[in-house]
Order: sequence, then structure tokens, then C-alpha cells
Amino acid sequence: MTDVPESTVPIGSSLPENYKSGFVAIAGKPNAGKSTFLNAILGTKLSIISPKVQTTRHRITGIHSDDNGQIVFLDTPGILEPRYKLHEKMMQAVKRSVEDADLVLFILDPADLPEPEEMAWYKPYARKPLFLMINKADRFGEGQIEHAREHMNEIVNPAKTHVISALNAQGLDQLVEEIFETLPKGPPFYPPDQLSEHPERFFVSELIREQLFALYRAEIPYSCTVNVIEFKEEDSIIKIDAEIVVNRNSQKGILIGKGGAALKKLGTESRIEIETFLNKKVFLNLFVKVREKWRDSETFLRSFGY
Ligand SMILES: Nc1nc2c(ncn2[C@@H]2O[C@H](COP(=O)(O)OP(=O)(O)OP(=O)(O)O)[C@@H](O)[C@H]2O)c(=O)[nH]1
Ligand SMILES: [Mg+2]
Repeated sequence: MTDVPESTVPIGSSLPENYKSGFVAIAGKPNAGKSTFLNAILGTKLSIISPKVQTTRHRITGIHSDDNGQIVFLDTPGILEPRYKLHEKMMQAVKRSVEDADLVLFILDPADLPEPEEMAWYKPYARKPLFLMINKADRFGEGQIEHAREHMNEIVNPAKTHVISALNAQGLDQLVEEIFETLPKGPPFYPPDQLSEHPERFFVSELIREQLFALYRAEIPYSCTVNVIEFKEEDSIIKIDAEIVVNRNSQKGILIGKGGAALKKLGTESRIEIETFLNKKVFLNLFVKVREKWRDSETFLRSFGY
């Protein structure tokens, strides 16, 4: 038996000399446009969006790779004061992301400026550069944007400030270049053709959750979580079973609706989105399950992936 010779070629030697790689946390108050920003910068829909606050619950990875390097964006839940255990998990996702990040992008809605104490989370990481992204510029005049800029300059010390519209993908041109300038040299963390680290079934459950935000009112979207329990890929179709978990028994009826109409609509709308995402025909079966107070149960939260 012959020994396999050890490679004398260091891993990553084929990378350009100045290849950069690092993590960039996308942080901000609820509804500031963080997920819209992630999708805009990647040019693809990865993270779910709604006009309601607290849409994002997990840290969502979105990967940009080009000849200059690799940027791993981390979309995060909006920063809030936790009211139940799910909120605490959401804030842990923010903390982990900022901890891992080489750079923080703070997305700001000029109509919802943070008080100094709402930026306290950044204090321990103040050595990490922060880029201020004044978002929704399509909606605000020069005066309000300048006011937002001055307000933030007094609380944090942004390394750079950009005025953008994530919705219209405006003001993002120089950004990738500037991000690379702040990142360290190093090999990529993920294969360059990879766009995210989450499995397909995670995105499926998120797309159903997005439709819960779109179709149901009041506390319903906040009381639900979605689990994909079966994902079977066949030649021409993907068969998916998903359960929607509600927080209280009374919510089950609302979710299903009269004669099952509401659940049917949820199924149809979700299927359309999932088919676009997976680029394949989908058969989607939805179930509703009650798990009393799952949002406050460590065991349930864990088993539901939080
Ligand atoms: N007019 C305008 N609306 C925007 C812009 N960016 C985001 N929005 C809207 O703001 C709302 C919230 O967007 P999201 O991307 O879900 O915000 P988020 O910060 O991820 O929210 P959470 O995940 O709940 O913290 C949606 O209705 C978006 O369409 C923008 O540049 N201009
Ligand atoms: Mg979001």
C-alpha cells in the first residue's frame, strides 16, 4: 500500500490575492426594511416580507460571491423588548448575528428613529464598523432624511451613511465594493454558487408564514408557526405536507375559516409562491395543530427550530 502524498498546494491558493470574505449583519427596528434590503442586494427573494412588524424570526443567511470575495449577509429579526420566549429567541438571533459580523448594516426607517437606549445592543460591538442605511428614501423628503442622519450621528458613529430605497433597489451600487473594503482577506465560507445555508424545507415554511401575514389579521400571524413534516420530490412534482401550529384552540377555527375557505386560500397562495421558489410543480397539504402557548414553551420552541 502506498501512502497518499500530502498536498503541497495550500487550500485556496487559486483564489485572487486580494480575495475577501466575511459576515455582515443586517440589523434594525421591526419593519425597517431589512428583509427587503437582503433580497434587493442579492437580486433574489430569500427572506419573507410583510407590511407588519416582526415578520422575520430567524437569522437568514444570504450569500453574495464574486471575483472579489464572498459576503455572508445575515438578515435578522427586528430589535424589540421581548414579551414572550419566542421574542427572546429572536433577540438571541440578532445577538449571534452581530457577534459573528465583521460589519453591521443598520437599516433605518426615517419615520421610526431609535432612542439612544434602543441602540444599547450595539455598545459591546462598537469596534465593529456600522454602516447606516437610511431606507425608504422614495417616501421621504430631504428634510426628514437629514433629520434622521443627524439623529443617528448623535447616537452611533456610522463609518458610512447611505440613503437607499430597498424597495426600488436604489442607492446600492457602491455598497458591495465598500463592504469588501471593510472585510478581512480570507477564503470563502461557502461554495461560491451557494445562495443560502438553509434547506429548501425551511424556505417552504417561511413562504407559508409570509402568506399567514398577508391573509390573516390581528394576532393570528404572530400566534402561528409552520413546520414542514414531509417533503417528497418526485419526477414532475414535489409533495409537501406542512402543519400550522396555533397558540390557542380558538385560533384553529379562524385559521380554517367557514367551510375551510380560509385554509384553502392559504394553501393556494402558498403553493403559488413555493412553486416559484422551487421552480417545480408542488402539491401542498396543510394541517392545523394546536399547541397551547407554544411561544412560551422552551420545548416547543426548540422542536419548532427556534
Ligand atoms: N416605501 C418603501 N417601503 C419599503 C422599503 N423597504 C421596505 N419597505 C416596506 O416596509 C415593510 C417592511 O419590510 P420588511 O423587509 O419586511 O422589513 P423588516 O425590517 O425585515 O421587518 P421585520 O422582519 O418585521 O423586522 C414592507 O411593507 C416593505 O415593502 C423602501 O425602500 N421603500
Ligand atoms: Mg424581516
